[in-house]
Amino acid sequence: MKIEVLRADITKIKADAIVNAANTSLLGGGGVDGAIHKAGGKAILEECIAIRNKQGKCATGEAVYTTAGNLSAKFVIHTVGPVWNGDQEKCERLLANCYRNSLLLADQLNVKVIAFPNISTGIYKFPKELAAKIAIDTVKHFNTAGIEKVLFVCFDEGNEEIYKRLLNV
Ligand code: AR6
Repeated sequence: MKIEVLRADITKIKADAIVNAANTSLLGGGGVDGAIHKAGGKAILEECIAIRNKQGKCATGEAVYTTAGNLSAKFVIHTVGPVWNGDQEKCERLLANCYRNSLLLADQLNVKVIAFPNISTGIYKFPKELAAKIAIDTVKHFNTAGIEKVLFVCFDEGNEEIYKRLLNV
């Protein structure tokens, strides 16, 4: 699996699937979640509502998928990151689950290129360096059937610097 880092708005990225840092309601919010729903259009929210009606809320660390609506991707994989609350062990485990469960879904969907935002490092206040280490470690240890490329899409300079340093690129 190839790993790349770039600084961009994830809604503009060409990939088979882009990952959304959602919340347990799956009904949208601010940050990257707001940007994806705004750019992708109402088809995404409609599918999120259908998932809610079927399974209820999405637990932290879990992932579900919908259409990508007007975006160029085929799918949006919605995962719910942990809110940083100082319980480091639990937060680390839940954040790793987000990456792993998103990759598992992507494999099932025959995704070749998947783009991740820096889950939990915005409104949910997860320390950026620790989050990046977990993201990279989880991706590197994932045994994929068909994913060829993982894009870490950083929105802020701080995250871009951290990912580039940790990945030596
Ligand atoms: N493209 C790529 N990355 C982005 C974009 C974008 N367009 N916009 C923000 N980011 P956040 P969280 C980065 O706050 O911390 C929502 O309200 C941002 O710089 O979007 O997981 C949800 O509904 C940061 O590095 O998500 C939840 O309630 C990263 O995306 C809550 O926020 C994550 O920041 C989730 O909080």
